[in-house]
Amino acid sequence: MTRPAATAAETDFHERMHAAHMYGLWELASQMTRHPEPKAIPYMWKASVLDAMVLEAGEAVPVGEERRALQLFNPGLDGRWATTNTMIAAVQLLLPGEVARAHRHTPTAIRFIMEGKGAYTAVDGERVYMAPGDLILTPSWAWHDHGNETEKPVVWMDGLDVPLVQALNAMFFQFYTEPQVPLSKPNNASVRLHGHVSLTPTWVKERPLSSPLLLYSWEKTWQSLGELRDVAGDDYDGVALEYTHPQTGRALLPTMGCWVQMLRPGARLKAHRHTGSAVYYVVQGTGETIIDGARFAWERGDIITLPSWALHEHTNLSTQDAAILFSIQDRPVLEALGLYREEELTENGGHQAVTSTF
Ligand code: GTQ
Ligand code: FE2
Repeated sequence: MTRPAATAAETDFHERMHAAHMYGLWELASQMTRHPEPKAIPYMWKASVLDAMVLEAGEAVPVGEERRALQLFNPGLDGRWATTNTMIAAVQLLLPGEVARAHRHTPTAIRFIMEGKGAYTAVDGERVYMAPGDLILTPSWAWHDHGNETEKPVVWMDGLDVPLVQALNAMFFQFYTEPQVPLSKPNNASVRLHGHVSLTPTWVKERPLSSPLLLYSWEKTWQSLGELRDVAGDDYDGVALEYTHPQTGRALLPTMGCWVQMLRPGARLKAHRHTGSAVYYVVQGTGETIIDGARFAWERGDIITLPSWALHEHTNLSTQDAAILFSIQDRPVLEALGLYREEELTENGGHQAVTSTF
């Protein structure tokens, strides 16, 4: 239905209404979309590019006031500091002998260790030591600094809810007065206290929103995945495990969930879509993910961003080895607000037609 051409009186009315900072709902109807239409696009940062840039950053940029972290900007988001609409992922390098200055901020952070063993993040006076595949948490407003006293570089992926915190106008940041926060707890203390499967210390009365366990070691993750080697898991996500808050069993952070998922050799999973965005890091293996008809062929070290409501399906291209994906997701936010929805692709046996290759 086309509207009749606006009369001079109508045009005049609209101009005066806009000048008074008002718009008619009839002018905005196209924004009530039938389903989410994210500006963020599916995109992949190849390990080869990441590795080269990180290496160069180590030569070109010192660790000064700020961390040496390459922030992955989603090409659809107009130069905003965002990998998805709610989260930023980054790759950070800390060279032997370096310390990244202590600070805190309201955005919550996770680190997934890509390379190097024996460096640490100190969180509120406790050093949490890193090994490849470990997941380390920095809850909102916790003081943190990073140190590398080893002989080798350490590289990790950061995940933070920066765009979400910005959208909520809740950003606070402070540097600590000294380069590092004095140690007040034993190294890896949170693991000794909270790192027991299904056993929670009863004398700890505090139930923080963020998991009090700061380190989820690859050793334990790997063991769990190994024990599930022969399980099919979910049609869409395979053997997907969510890292949980040890006291509540729920998502480990209020604004971000972390998953590790194993695609068994030869697994071809089905397509679905859901509200909420994700960033995947390929821990091991080779495979492909088809996102809204585009094929993303991935290998170890690649990072892929998935916007809300994009159809996606994962395939492990190896018939010999498992593939493992780590991801950060904003699902806890959508669930808390009653906005989480998911939908399977029913046509074509649950598989998308591939229309392009990334
Ligand atoms: O290492 O504390 O990628 O504060 C972005 C902000 C890393 C960090 C980032 C940060 C950090
Ligand atoms: Fe930080």
